[in-house]
Amino acid sequence: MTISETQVAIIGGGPSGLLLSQLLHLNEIDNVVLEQRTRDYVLSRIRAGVLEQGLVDLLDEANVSQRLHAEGEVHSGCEIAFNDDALRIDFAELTGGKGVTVYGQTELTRDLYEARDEMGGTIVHEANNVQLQDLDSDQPSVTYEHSGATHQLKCQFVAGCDGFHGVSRSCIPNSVRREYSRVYPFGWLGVLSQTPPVAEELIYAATSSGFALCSLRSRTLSRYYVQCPLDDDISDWPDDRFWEELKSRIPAAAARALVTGASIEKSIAPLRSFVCEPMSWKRLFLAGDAAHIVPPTGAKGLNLAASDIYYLSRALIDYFNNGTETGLGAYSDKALDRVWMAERFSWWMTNLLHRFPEHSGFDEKMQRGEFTYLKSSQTAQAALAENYVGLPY
Ligand code: RFL
Ligand code: PHB
Repeated sequence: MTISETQVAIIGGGPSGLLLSQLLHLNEIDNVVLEQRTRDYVLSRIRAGVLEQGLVDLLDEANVSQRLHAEGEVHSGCEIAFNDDALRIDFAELTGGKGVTVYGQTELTRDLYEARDEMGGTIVHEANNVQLQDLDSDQPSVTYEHSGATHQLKCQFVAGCDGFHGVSRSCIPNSVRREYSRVYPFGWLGVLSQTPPVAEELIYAATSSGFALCSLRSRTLSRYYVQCPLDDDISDWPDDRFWEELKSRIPAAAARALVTGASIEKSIAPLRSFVCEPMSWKRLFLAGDAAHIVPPTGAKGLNLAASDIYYLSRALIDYFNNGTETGLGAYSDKALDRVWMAERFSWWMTNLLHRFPEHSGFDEKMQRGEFTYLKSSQTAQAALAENYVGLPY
């Protein structure tokens, strides 16, 4: 067994782990990222597309935002359609000039990998059977298998950035860990196509046959979603069926303008709300999807990962540079306050815009009432906009 040492062992090379690694390295804190997949696999996952300003600021701080500023699009509003009625939420006007940046998670992850390479950061891909040890001691370690050999990485702290299906969360003992979750009775079928987006801004559409979302990655790359039954398979959704369903759920003018084409990626994602408390235990700190999941309706998952990394990076920098543990001790409570507010917003958007199989006529009238209120009240729109552009860190 080979033995090596670092200050912070980071489990997971997704956006959370890479961003933490970059921020720590810039502050001269040694770290190693252990990722179980290949880089190509990580970069093939099509996920988020909407970045809050807080995340953009953090990427500026991490020196990885050059391409984002050149290629990302700043959006100052979005459309919410409810059957044949529609409403534009003017983020800029309602929030004093704030907006969001549309830039794919895949591109952001690519930028982070390139920055780590340039700085000579250590990322071990295809690290298998990762196990966390002695988290309740001063000298925790992580063992893993790589290229047929077993390795031990000694460290002072472990950052669990290994997503919802990772190993870190379960290292918090059952007697300490509480998990809260809600699984929604539908999924999102997502399609990426090399076609111009149907509209300049995102369209969130609720109809009696289900939810649809028109999003984009660039002027030539579109990302669309339709709500689908949880047990549907990709093979149930040839491109023609997808486009027909999408057209039937979006406003008529958008349906007429929609340019269709061959899908270049198609996947079904389940929708879930999930929070693990606490987000730290002894020498282990969880961040991102390892600690919480939101349904994608509010575009909050990646953005919450960013606020976790903001709090955690500062706490670790404070520890290593100033010798204070205050930030580390406060990390879980601080992160969770913001997590629960984003959970609330994502749950609210999901409830407003989806068709639930168990909904009665009363529930549907409640959704309509909520939309009518939103349409008639600047205050309600401001609350939506404030959450969508991102609550302060
Ligand atoms: P990730 O991206 O899942 O990365 C975790 C990494 O850990 C690795 N890993 C392990 N490594 C070593 N050992 C193990 N035992 C390991 N187990 C796992 C994995 O291979 C992986 O590389 O988590 P991270 O970094 O916390 O990032 C979170 C975001 O990816 C996620 O929250 C967002 O994608 C959610 N999300 C959205 N978020 C937004 O903010 N805005 C959006 O517009 C948005 N749209 C979306 C989304 C997620 C979606 N899906 C598919 C879930 C749209 C969709 C459809
Ligand atoms: C996306 O572009 O993938 C996207 C945008 C907004 C969401 C969810 C996903 O709410």
